[in-house]
Amino acid sequence: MKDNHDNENKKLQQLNEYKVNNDGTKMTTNQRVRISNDEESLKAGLRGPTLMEDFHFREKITHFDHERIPERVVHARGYAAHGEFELYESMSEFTRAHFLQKAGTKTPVFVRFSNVVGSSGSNDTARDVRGFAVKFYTEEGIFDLVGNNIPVFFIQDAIKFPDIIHAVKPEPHNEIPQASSAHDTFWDFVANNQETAHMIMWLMSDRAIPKNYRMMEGFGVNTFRFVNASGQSKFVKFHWKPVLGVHSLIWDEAQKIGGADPDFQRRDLWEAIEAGFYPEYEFGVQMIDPADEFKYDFDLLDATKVWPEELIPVKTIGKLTLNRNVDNVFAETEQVAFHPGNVVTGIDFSNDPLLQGRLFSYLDTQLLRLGGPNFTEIPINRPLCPFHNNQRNGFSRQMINTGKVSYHKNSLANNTPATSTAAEGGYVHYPEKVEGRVIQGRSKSFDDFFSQARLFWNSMSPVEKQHILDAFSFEVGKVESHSVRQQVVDMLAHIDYSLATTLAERLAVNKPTNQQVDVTASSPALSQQNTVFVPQTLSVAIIIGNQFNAQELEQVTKEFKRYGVRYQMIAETFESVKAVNGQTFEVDATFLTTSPVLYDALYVVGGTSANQAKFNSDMTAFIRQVYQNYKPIGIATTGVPFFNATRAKASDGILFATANPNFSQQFIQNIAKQRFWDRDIYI
Ligand code: HDE
Repeated sequence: MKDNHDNENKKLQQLNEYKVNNDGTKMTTNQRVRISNDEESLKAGLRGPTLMEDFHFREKITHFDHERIPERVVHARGYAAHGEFELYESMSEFTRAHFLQKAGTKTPVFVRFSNVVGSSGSNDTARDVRGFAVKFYTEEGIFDLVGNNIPVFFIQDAIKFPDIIHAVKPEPHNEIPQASSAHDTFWDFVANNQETAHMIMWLMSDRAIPKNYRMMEGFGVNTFRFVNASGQSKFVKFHWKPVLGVHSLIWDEAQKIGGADPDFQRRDLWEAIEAGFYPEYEFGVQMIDPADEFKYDFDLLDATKVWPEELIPVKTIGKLTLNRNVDNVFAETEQVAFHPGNVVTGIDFSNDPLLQGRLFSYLDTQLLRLGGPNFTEIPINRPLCPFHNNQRNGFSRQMINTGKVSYHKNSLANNTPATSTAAEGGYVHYPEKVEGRVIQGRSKSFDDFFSQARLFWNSMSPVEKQHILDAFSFEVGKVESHSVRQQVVDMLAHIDYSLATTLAERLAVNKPTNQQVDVTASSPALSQQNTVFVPQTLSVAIIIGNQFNAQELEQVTKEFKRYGVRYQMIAETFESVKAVNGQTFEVDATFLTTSPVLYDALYVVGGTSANQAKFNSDMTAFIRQVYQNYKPIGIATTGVPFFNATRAKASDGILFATANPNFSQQFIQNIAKQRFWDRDIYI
């Protein structure tokens, strides 16, 4: 599968030139001296000291000592894949960006997903914002769209970024807690910097515990500009919409998965691509004419605001497909260097003060992380097209620039490399008119912190609201300072009085006295209830013993395959399971090696086992967990006694095969639906 894409994708072809495979080779030093012994160091006598002259030992240990580079100060834990972006329709009316001119144009991309807060070894399913960074290797240079899965941000001005990050990272005196915002300093920051209001509603919502990277949205967050060939501009916001819909875990699962499989989301991405279930996202843009800059009740330059899709529709203009895993995580995923300042002709910036600060930070951070200014020469960061300028030298320079001229202007090299006119594709910054006095301050139009926080709350379904309340209860419940708890509750009252009051009761603090803002509008696009629901790529646990009906099982698994539903057979041991008719089936996992929280649905086949008591107990525990996570359960004829033993109630999403000729079809529909919230889970 990998090699097919290598042939079509120019970036992958470029990377191929750097790949080295050691299989079948002889071991050498980095200086290409053949090594005769890699087991024992050189010693003065068998029991004597090691000798300095052992160059192989020195080189091997030194290289090992220097294997680590600093992890990213934020977004340290990430995972990436290659793919391509295909344009649906020409955007030449709005932008002269080369890769957006002709329908059907394909551009190689590299996409890195990440968690913001945790260190690189933390777990995937922490409650957190996810990064969604896309590097487009266009024919006219690199465009990085460095986005998140949440469309707004905590702060309005980049100067506050170190503060929010210091507050959310583990507390410095004891380095606790890892990968979690549920602690005093974060909530203290929130309550004392109330521009965070909108973002914390998203962070406490299901968006912050996505099911996987394939089923989450991406947003450019900041406002950019498109500029067309005549120099006309539009403000633009970028969106990625997953073809499989936006889906989330529930908190109980997220925490348990953190233990059962801390690599849950990276494994999902890796396996989906290996299996040929390529993740797809549609690319959308919202555009606003500069003439309408002041038409809305939010400031276009304020990154704590969305542009409601019902007001400013998202125009779908292309599709991103991830179709190849990396060969080496360090070389590609770790060394990739994103920078929102990497734009191509036709894409420009706005005066959003968050974006303006980002334009400084990303280059600065790469200099430390990747050890100097030549990181653009690292294979994953190289543009497709050659680059020419008078920049020279620095640590680990690869390029050998010939000739004696490294300055502009010159006559000795005929004044080359030469600059390009706009008509030749030269980047010309948008000539926005700017006026004002030098001032440290914030526009009054950034002052409304609560209206869109309430718009978000109004847009949630009852279940989503319940999850938000529970998330606040968990997070603020972990705060030790009574005063901070009170401050958070008081702040939330501006967003929703009853949310704040219920939280006050749960946290045993005073009822808030603040009033909620007067906003009744909602934006249906914000609710995950209105997303796409399809069965493709969802996974089913089949829990099974011996002495079941093989025909029944095969009918169901045939249907799974037809709809691209994945499944695993789970039994007491790895020994094949045997049906009544003697047919045997392979086992993929045992009750010990897997966990019910890792699947989207459950098919209870049951049967007999050598240790029936243990089997019964494992089956009951498995079914209960899935039932309590509101997931679909299908029950084969031999599975009924196991379901009954759990004392779970036969309710919505619990489907019995007995005397039901449409079982397989109905089960697939239930799997697509994913959750059955109307279920009494207290059993
Ligand atoms: Fe970042 N951010 N950020 N950020 N960010 C970094 O750059 C920064 C912000 C985002 O997979 C760092 O290479 C500042 C918003 C992603 O490699 C650093 C501010 C959004 C990634 C940095 C922001 C993002 C980063 C750390 C406030 C959504 C991971 C390592 C003004 C649009 C990229 C690195 C990857 C990474 C700075 C805010 C997204 C330090 C100063 C808003 C997806 O440069």
